[in-house]
Amino acid sequence: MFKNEYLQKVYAEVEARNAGEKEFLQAVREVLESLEVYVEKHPELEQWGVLERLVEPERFIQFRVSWMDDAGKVHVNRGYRVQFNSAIGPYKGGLRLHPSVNASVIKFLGFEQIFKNSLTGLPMGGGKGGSDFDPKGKSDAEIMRFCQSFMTELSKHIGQFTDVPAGDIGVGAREIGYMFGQYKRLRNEVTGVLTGKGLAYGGSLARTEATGYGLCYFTEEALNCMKNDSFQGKTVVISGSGNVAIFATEKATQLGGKVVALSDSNGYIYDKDGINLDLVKEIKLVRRGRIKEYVNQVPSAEYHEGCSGIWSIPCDIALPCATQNEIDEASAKLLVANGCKVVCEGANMPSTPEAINVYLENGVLYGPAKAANAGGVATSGLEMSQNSLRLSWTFEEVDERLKGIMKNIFHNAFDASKACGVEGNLMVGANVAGFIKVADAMLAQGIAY
Ligand code: NDP
Ligand code: 2IT
Repeated sequence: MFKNEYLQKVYAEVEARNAGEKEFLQAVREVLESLEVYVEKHPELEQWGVLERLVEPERFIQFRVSWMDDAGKVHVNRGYRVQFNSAIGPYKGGLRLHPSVNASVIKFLGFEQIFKNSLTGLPMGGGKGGSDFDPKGKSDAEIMRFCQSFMTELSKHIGQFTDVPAGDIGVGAREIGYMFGQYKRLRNEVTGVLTGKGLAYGGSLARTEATGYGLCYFTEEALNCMKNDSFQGKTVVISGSGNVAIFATEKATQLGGKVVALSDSNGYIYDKDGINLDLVKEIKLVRRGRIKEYVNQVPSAEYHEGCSGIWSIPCDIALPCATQNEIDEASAKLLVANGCKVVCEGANMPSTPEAINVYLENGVLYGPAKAANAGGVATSGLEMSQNSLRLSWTFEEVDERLKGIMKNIFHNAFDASKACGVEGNLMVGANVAGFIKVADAMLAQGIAY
């Protein structure tokens, strides 16, 4: 529980006001718990209601999305955009299309995005959106009609200086393209209103790779500074097989690690010889297939049904890159028992609070999502800059900036953990470092909202 009374009061209010929203409450609790030391030293935060304001979205939009399938039948989904905090810049954050999307999921993601975006050092506020639409099994034409219908309403709320969405689960280059086309049709303007765009119409080189690459840059820097170690020669387990997992696999391998497992929502593959990434790209990116197809071409690899079994594979480094709460206490204990020394999060909030305690109690180097996976949104910020400048940087230029940003994030989180008296606790460090900039901006701007 909270020692500080102000934090206790704010959390109790959030709990009452957002009853039953378990993911959102989980994300808020973690951040507030990390702020104990800082809040004790800063009474002006209570005077100015900074935390009460921080936990309440500036705006929460929910809307109907009707679309027609290929057989002419009409379906209705629910669309969302949370514009959580604009203290340091326009709202920025991805769009998720997955049947599990609801208000709690969107609010947890939007809340996390505030601090993540702050950590990048770029001027971006926190937002997130999506729909409970399930892209699985839909034709291209159905995806396009859904995206157009979704954007027809969303376009009323976003803009290059207001709110700049991007991809997340279920939203990649194809979906961003359909949404961008629809925004242009409605507004007759070509702007940087979305990021993750195709290279032919304003996208940035290295945005596709950025989250996975950034995760590995962060992990490498943390290993280097905290354990005098590196990816070289390490066995790595990565969950998921989407955008983040694939490019984390690529970079971890380039840095000398051996990635032996990947998964999707049905099951996981184990290849003791190291994953053949070209084959995975062909299955997942070209054919939009299932990860189990890997074993058809690599008979020496194993496929197992179910997602959580992946954490029973012995590894030195685990990079969860699928979804929230995918590592629970039992999986965390299994990882530790099998010798895992590093867990850095590519997905948003993939570890339950109990799992995080297991890491911290066992000296696991734990890189929390809002620090470790910030490379995606950071590179989205670089895409916005290039759009404003009306020019494109080379792959190497963007990649170098990304590397610099990820190293910086690690050092800011590490230094903040030291200042809070918990050196090396990057969860506390990331939460505090991300928070300070936002809180200062909120204080400077008086009571906006
Ligand atoms: P993709 O849609 O490209 O891939 C998602 C992967 O995770 C797929 O392999 C998917 O399997 C699996 N997955 C999704 N939901 C579940 C679930 N409920 N249970 C088990 N597996 C699941 O998404 P991304 O790679 O972009 O996103 C992965 C994670 O990274 C998310 O948490 C996202 O929020 C986070 N993230 C993404 C960023 C980005 O730039 N894209 C930036 C920062 C964080 P299946 O195919 O079976 O659904
Ligand atoms: O969770 C995330 O940071 C993202 N999905 C990327 C957001 C973005 O605006 O690039």
